[in-house]
Amino acid sequence: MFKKILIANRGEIAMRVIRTCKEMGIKTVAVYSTADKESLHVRFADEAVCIGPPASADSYLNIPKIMAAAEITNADAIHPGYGFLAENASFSEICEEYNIKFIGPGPEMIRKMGDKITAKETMIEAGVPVVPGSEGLITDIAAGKKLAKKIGYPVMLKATAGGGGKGMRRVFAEKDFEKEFRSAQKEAKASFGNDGIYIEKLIEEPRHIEIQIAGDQYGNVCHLSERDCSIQRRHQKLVEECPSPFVDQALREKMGNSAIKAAEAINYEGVGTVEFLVDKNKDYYFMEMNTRIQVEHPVTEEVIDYDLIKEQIKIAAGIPITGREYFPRLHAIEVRINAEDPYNDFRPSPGVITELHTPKGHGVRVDTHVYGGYAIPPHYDSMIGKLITVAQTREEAIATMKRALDEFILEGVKTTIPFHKQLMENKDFVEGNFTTHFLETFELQPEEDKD
Ligand code: MV4
Repeated sequence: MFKKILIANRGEIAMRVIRTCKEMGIKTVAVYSTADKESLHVRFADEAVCIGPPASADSYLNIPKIMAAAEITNADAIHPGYGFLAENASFSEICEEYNIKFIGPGPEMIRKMGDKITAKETMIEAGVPVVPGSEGLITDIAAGKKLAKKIGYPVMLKATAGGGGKGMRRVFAEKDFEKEFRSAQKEAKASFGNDGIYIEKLIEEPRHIEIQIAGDQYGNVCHLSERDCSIQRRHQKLVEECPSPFVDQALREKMGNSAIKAAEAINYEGVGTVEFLVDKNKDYYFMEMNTRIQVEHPVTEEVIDYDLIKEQIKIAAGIPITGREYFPRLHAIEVRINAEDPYNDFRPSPGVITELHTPKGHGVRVDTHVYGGYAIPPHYDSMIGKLITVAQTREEAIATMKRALDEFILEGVKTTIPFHKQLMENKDFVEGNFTTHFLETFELQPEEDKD
């Protein structure tokens, strides 16, 4: 087992990794930018190394500085968390060269899944259902139009280097094809430096349902059921839950087996997520695979009673997984607490937290790095914590969520708490009746008068 793990991240996920390391008797090294000097991950790690100024490019994304911190502290492994370098194939490769274990998959696997068309081809070969569409990239407008017609409108144009909706365009008729194609290409080039575009049939009113998987160094793979992440706003997830109100046991087993096939096909090592789009007929299609721990991993942990960070560390250390099948016996919901103003287009709201009381009690978990008096720096993403509730049923998990949100006091900055309070009262949400388009029509009511 590792003796010392460097955590190449910040915020709640750095705290999350430190907690598990402590329980496993592994020493921790925090790295931090000057903006994060007062952060809890710096205080709770055994050692901390300042790696530069606030800008991510000069600190959390700066590979030489992170490798230097790992060398001087004698760390034998690096946990990348999510975001930053978590899916950077070169970083995984450099860790290999330094003989420091990257807690996650090797560079080839990250590269394969990072390029969407290669990922899709790999899944077709493995027998995983994918959205009907082009084989390979479209370079020629006339050929693209011909193919779109064959697939049948509406279609979706996607960037092979994509993710997060960048370079993605819906096309409803041939007359719009050329314009949308050029605009997708331009956006992909600007965002990723790669203008490769492919075409898919547009799946209308889909749900975003992902399967958590774990694979060890010996080819064993298991799945840990699904998470429903359909409640998103501009490709930012706001609420996640397990099980999905839309998934029955038959669908769970089918999707779970497909996710296992996907991971086996690439000899996947680590925990990962296979994302699917699910249509109203319960047909499902591979979308992408994430080769990292995800923000929403706690809902799976709560329903299955399984520490996914511990599993990541064990897999990286060469310990085999037990390969059991896991099914949700409980219901967990996570809401993201962001320092954003939901009444002002979710505009970031950094600043000092003047007062903080987090909810507690049965069925409540709060993962956060913030404390009363903490100054949220403006340089990073605005998520400041996650509130997770768990109960026997979805109805009870929502009831617990409502009372936990009422107990949450966080003053000094705007947060997404008022949004979540209203969401928990929404009839369609409560009935489990939602798709990825849900928030396009959700209307936030004016803030209640407290006086
Ligand atoms: C789609 C789709 C409909 N049809 N592909 C969004 C992010 C990217 N990873 C894939 N995405 C989508 N791909 C086809 N063929 C709809 C989306 C999509 C979406 C997916 C999941 C969650 C939220 C979404 C919001 C808008 C569009």
